[in-house]
Amino acid sequence: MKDCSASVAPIVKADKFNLNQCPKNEFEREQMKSIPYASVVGSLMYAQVCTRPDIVFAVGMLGSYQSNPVALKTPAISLATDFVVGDDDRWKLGIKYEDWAKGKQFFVGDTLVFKYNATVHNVYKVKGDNFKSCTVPSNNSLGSFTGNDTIKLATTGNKWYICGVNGHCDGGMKLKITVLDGTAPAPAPSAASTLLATNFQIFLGMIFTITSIVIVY
Ligand code: CU1
Repeated sequence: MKDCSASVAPIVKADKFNLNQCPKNEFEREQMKSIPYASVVGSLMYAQVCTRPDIVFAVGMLGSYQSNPVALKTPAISLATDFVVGDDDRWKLGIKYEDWAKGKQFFVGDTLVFKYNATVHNVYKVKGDNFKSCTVPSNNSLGSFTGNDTIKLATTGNKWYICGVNGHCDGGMKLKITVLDGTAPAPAPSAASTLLATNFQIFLGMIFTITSIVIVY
């Protein structure tokens, strides 16, 4: 058991749960059905009574969502995602980046990677009005154009990126995303399958953490 996680409790002070994290549609509800939520919470309640009073808070939080199990979302810091813009299509003409971004959730701490042919394209971070008008800023706010530009999403809010080569932004090389606070519930519609898969892993991780702690005693 020496390799078990040494974390004190699976929920830290800043974690918030609310109804936004519960399954919102039929598909998500179906997914949650495969998770023995009530049974797990029940087992943990048994443990909390005699041996583990320190998990009472965490179990209580989980228990209050029994009728509509919460799909847990953890702070982005622990689960930073690297997004390759355009995925396999990368950053080029003829791709609808609006469609690429649709359904994705970007959190503070995640990374955008623009992969492109640096002899033909580049990337500028711009303001919203410049995004609309496809106006290229006079300075390159992202540093050098390497063809593999990594951008850390450090703050919340809307972010806009365009290709600065003449006509390319108008030709579709423009990306707008909204960066969310990783510790708050996400208001945007979720990419149900990937999000739930991740949440399920987190959920299982939590359970294993708790049970392994319990077993130690
Ligand atoms: Cu371009």
